[in-house]
Amino acid sequence: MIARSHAKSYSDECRYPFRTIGDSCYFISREKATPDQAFALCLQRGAYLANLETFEEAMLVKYEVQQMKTGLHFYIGGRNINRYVPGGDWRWIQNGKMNKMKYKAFGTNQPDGSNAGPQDCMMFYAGERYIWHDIYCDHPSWRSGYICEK
Ligand SMILES: [Ca+2]
Repeated sequence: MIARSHAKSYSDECRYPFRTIGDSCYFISREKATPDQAFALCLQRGAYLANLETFEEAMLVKYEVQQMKTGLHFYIGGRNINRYVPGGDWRWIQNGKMNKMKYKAFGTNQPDGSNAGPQDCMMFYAGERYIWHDIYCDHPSWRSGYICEK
């Protein structure tokens, strides 16, 4: 979520396939892509892979993906920028900035990436009611849904 003025211009309106959830505007895509592909696909839509900075924002979006009952995982825009730090150094990537992740909702034994088996991207993991897991950024067998935000 980006703080912005209340006077939204016409082009800022949240229009299909994007929709308003809480205070922000999202497109929850069922199109299958790797996290790196999803990152680019969101940019191409004038958006970014979703940044869920607050507990409230994360809960609202998790509720939406649970309600959709797709069985798909959904990639979001957190990224580990340091594999040498235990647990990683997770950032929300947006508009050229890498903001430190404060609230995290990783599942048990997650994140479990390592320098030998890097999992620098992240998703809502369908197998555990959409808790967060870290995952490979561009492995062809990990193509799933993704969430753009603008
Ligand atoms: Ca993992």
